[in-house]
Amino acid sequence: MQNAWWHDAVVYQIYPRSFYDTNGDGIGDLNGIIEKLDYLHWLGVNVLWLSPVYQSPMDDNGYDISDYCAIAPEFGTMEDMTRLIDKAGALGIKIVMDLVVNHTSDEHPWFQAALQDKKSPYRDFYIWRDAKPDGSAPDDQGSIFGGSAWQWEPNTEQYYFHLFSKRQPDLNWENPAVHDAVHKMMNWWIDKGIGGFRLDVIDLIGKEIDKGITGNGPRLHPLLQAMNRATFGDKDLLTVGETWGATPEIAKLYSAPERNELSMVFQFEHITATWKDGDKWQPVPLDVAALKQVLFKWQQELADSGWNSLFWNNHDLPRAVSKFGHDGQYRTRSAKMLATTLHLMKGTPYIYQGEEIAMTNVAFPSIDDYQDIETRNFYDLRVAEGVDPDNMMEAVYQNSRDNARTPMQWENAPQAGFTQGTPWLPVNPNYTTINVARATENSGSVLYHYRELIKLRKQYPVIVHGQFAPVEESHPNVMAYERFDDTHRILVVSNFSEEKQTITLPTHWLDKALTCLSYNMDPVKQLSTTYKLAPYESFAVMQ
Ligand code: TEU
Ligand code: CA
Repeated sequence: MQNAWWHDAVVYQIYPRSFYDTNGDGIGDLNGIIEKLDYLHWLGVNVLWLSPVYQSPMDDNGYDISDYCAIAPEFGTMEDMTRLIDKAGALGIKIVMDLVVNHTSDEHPWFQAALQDKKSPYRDFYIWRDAKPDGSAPDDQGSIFGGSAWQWEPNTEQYYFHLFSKRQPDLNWENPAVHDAVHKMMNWWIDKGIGGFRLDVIDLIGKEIDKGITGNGPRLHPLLQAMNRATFGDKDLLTVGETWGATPEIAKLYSAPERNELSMVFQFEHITATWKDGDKWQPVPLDVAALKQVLFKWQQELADSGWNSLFWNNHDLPRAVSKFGHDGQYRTRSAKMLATTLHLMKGTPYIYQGEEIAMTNVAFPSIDDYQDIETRNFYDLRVAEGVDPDNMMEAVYQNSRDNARTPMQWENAPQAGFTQGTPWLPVNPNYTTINVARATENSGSVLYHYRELIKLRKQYPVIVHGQFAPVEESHPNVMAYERFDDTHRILVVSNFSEEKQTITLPTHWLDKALTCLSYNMDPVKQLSTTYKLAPYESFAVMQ
């Protein structure tokens, strides 16, 4: 496979609102990111994906955009954005923007024009349908944030379609004028020198509403190919699609280079494996065998065509160590184990802010302490349907998006050093012990572990391009695999349980002097037929 710069990149996702506040209004800002560039450079990441910072009424924390070419005042100005791109660039760090084009805000001028006048050229930028004869919605399609996907608009007497909140009307991608407007906006950002795009819920833009098709519609891939041609195709950018509905087959359609669509996609099979019947509000305990089956399948299926993105968490998901590791006595050890497991796989790793210090989920006392629109909507809906409020709070503690959104924990100081004011969402009380300052002082911290893994990836091409093979695949609690090319062979072994485990190793690993690349207990220098792992122990060795 021809090498692209994003093959050996390590991406760090910033949720700007919760990263670092420089003016005391309790909201993280672009200047805050600029101030922390040295930290990110020290960590070794070379791409920053920013969750949306555009002008927005913030109904969904910026995933509802009212002006794609302006910065929300709470985050700063376009001059700040330019400075961020330049200063990051000087450190060899590229900025990837979040591209939210399945929908806009209801305050976007396009939607405002559409609302005023059925004859406006912008009317057809959105999806409008007449009511049924009895006045009810055109169909029973539901919104991902709960309730109907149709909202009655009394002024022009039609319903409009919204897959997220009613303040996030869906754009009509059957209208070529929408393509042109979006492509123009994308080129405007490309000209500013950004490093790429993360394409929000991109698998929804090929929807065919009247046929009940939303995800993976027949027009999706032609639309992406047209977007690629009109915008980033010849620009060598990183493009990553958010695709909840992707199987490996589908992921190859997006990311096989000869198809000229995207660099890679985020798949979510390892996430939904922890949900009962695809419902995040019915979390089930981690099934290590199922998790392994999913991750290994993706490694194997995208081995020769397409490219994986590797992630444990993001701004919509619980904290990695709380979901896949152990956030009590084994927090440090299991966080290192998760990092090693993921970063030595084939693909581009993504680190979500705070993951590098093993920040954990939070449990606020009341639903009123939660800000996230999805959490609040579903709490009300499910409780109204008869779910016991205590049970629903348990689900919120497990899977609410606010778990990921509590402010970044910088130091053991008021508000975790995130702000001089009152943070928009309370800090996790465990900041007194879990914070960047403390992790920086200790070379045995999770933070240093991430830094080492990032260095390894730069040092050994086998980590980026080597082949993948499972080891003792049937083991119910240990995830073990090999990576190899013509010069190196790496073995990664991780115990995903709080019990001791034993693994049987392939003979070609036995009785050899080995280089220990990564470990969270004692370094491993030599192996015999079986290896006994402590709870959450993991290591990587190379021959
Ligand atoms: O997320 C898409 C999405 O479907 C999520 O809302 C997801 O279903 C849910 O959180 C899973 O638990 C993207 C963004 O990442 C998210 O922050 C936005 O709210 C959403 O799109 C709408 O733009
Ligand atoms: Ca601020």
